[in-house]
Amino acid sequence: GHRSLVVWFTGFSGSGKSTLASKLEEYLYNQGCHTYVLDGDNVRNGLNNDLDFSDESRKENIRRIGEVTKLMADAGLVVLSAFVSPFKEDRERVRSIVGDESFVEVFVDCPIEVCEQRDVKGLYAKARKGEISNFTGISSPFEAPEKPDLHILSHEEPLEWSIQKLIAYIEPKLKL
Ligand code: GGZ
Repeated sequence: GHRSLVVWFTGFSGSGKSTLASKLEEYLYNQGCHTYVLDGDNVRNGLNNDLDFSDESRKENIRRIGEVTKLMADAGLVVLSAFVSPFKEDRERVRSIVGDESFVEVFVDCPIEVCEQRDVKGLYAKARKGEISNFTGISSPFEAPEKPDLHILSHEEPLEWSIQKLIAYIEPKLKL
């Protein structure tokens, strides 16, 4: 068995949050852990499909995700949550809902220029053209964590290195 844990990834769209979360999940799965990845794809299309990207909606988005994350952690899972989560106050609220001892904040720190250049989904181009409003880093703020539990420089480090850092940090908390 293992303890439950919440690994919370925050960062710009295209910074690599979901990639890290699924790589970490693969590792944990192979170690016999019970895991679940929550991200925009499975939450914003379902539970939160009534929410847009206004500040108020993002706040509510993160609040609900925080509660769901907490329920899943109570069920004994290692929950990997990957959301832009741009507001410090909202992330801190999740930390207090979940409990400090089982919450790991991971700042996936990739310069906005790099995210925009990659533009995997073409969203930055649309945001520049004004076809998407309130786009994080372009027309909506991002409050970077000042003291994240883990700081991943996803544009500089090889993915494998970032994963090793994550594993080293969380394994003692899981008591694997
Ligand atoms: C930021 C947006 C926006 C706007 C659509 N701003 O790279 P993606 O596509 O797959 O991840 C982004 C995702 C962000 O949703 P979150 O629920 O993580 O955001 S928050 O925590 O701020 O509530 C991006 C896409 O949705 N997307 N419009 N305007 N990202």
